[in-house]
Amino acid sequence: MGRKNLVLILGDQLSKNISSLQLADRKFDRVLIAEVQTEATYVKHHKKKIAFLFSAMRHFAEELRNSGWSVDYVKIDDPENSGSLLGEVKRSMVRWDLDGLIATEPGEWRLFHEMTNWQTYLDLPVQVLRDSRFLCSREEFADWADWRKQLRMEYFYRDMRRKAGLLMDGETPVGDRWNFDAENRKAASSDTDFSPPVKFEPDAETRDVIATVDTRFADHFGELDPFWFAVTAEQAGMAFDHFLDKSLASFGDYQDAMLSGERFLSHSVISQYLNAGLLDPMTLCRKVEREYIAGRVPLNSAEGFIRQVIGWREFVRGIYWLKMPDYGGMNHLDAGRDLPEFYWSGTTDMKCVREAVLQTKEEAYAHHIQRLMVTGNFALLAGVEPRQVHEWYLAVYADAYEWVELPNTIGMSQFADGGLLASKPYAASGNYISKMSNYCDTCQYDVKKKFGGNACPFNPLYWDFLSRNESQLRKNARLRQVYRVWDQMDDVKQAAYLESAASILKAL
Ligand code: FAD
Ligand code: DLZ
Ligand code: SF4
Repeated sequence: MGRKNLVLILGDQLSKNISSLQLADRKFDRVLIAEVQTEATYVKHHKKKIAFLFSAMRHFAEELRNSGWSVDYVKIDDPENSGSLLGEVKRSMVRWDLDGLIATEPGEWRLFHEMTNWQTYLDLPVQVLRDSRFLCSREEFADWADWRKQLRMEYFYRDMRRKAGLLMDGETPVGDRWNFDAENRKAASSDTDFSPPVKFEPDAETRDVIATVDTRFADHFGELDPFWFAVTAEQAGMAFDHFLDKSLASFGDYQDAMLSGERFLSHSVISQYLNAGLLDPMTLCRKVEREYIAGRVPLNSAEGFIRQVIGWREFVRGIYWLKMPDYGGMNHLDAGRDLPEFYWSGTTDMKCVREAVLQTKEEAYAHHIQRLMVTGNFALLAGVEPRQVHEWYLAVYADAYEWVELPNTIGMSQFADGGLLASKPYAASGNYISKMSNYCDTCQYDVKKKFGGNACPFNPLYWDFLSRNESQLRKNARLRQVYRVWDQMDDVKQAAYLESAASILKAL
């Protein structure tokens, strides 16, 4: 008799080509997929995120069974459920008298670190394999970073373009430029035609999961209804093809736009599928490249999408593994304020923040500029403690896993890593939001008013942020011009900004 292994598949490893399944043998080995309390509550994940993942896990288990695998599937309400992944691994090992465990490395350091002790607890061999679903391995990123003084996404991205051969003409980028971001900053208007993502009717399995989540995780943030996410690879593929057909062409132009009532604009809304393993990033990028080659979409859209996936997505993962476990505790600007309550309730007169929070509550989704320039920007300007901001982002979005969320929050959005990931803080006054959206048209605050009374809170908070953090930020070459503007203001004006900011912060 050969050895019989248990193959643990985590909730975000729902890919048929995951390395653990590649190594295993469906004749002898058993797969374990388990809904467990520890993973569902290490932060209070949005209800819709849990329902999406549990339903996708159940559908994936069924697909594996149909392709000849023996699968132990443990539901969250199984009376025998021990509540933890290790507990469920132990139960399966004993029940089937198995000889060892095979797993693909978890995406989060927390669980990866925990797993390093499993061999001791189980007293059986544990093989933890690399996750090959990324273009750049952890080791390759560490090598790339090793001899560089500064880690910048742009240079990493060029290497990934060369490596993947995407949008390349030999050694030259198609269109003779690597990056068309400068063309991707159009504002949208309310008569622009956007096509919403495909919505899937929940099947009986999904309805069952929704009912369970509704009672068991009743105190978690977020709405379950409407539930329209894809829960299988096939459906997620349909969702992506719909994006290719309807929205990719305008993806580039409106990448940075925001519009009241338009939750998705031309975004793909596929990050929850990609991060759970239902979609394969390279397959998506090849499809996007084909759309460009066929002349169906412009280069700024195709390049913009590919840059997000093989550039930003891979880059933030590289930074995460390079800098964990210390990265999560970074607080370069020494920010210590509590996260305002309206991040949960949406009860604020700031129209831009209210829309971002309320749509997050309903959809477990907000697009990048809402995350970065509205909720992220406000937390940065107000000096909210980065750890609290991070825990909020990790909990509220269906696509949130620490490997991708943490660098985006700690690095890109809160500048809490002191500029490791971003060359300057993404701090902006109301003027930016007004330029890129129509929120201000119906806001109780006046975006043109600089301070006092009903002035847009982003205006005084912006100058207060720069003044408060002057010792850290004045030396940043990219902020030289804004500090020049601050220096040229007379004392009375500076004091008015700071007083106005103080009263806003006090009211938080
Ligand atoms: P699109 O705009 O259609 O982009 C296509 C794809 O590119 C996305 O699906 C995503 O896979 C990738 N992508 C785009 N931008 C980034 C980025 N900055 N980092 C990594 N991948 C990117 N993304 C997550 O997947 N999970 C998170 O937990 C997460 N947390 C974030 C927190 C903050 C504070 C910020 C500023 C950004 C965060 N992002 C996160 C990045 C980005 O906002 C989302 O990937 C994007 O909004 C997902 O929507 P979409 O699929 O419609 O993306
Ligand atoms: C996010 C999540 C949730 C909500 N629930 C489970 C679960 O019950 N079982 C499981 O295997 N995985 C779950 N996950 C995903 C894990 O948290 C994820 O695999 C780790 O954070 C590593 O990225
Ligand atoms: Fe947001 Fe200020 Fe515009 Fe209101 S006025 S929507 S608070 S940027």
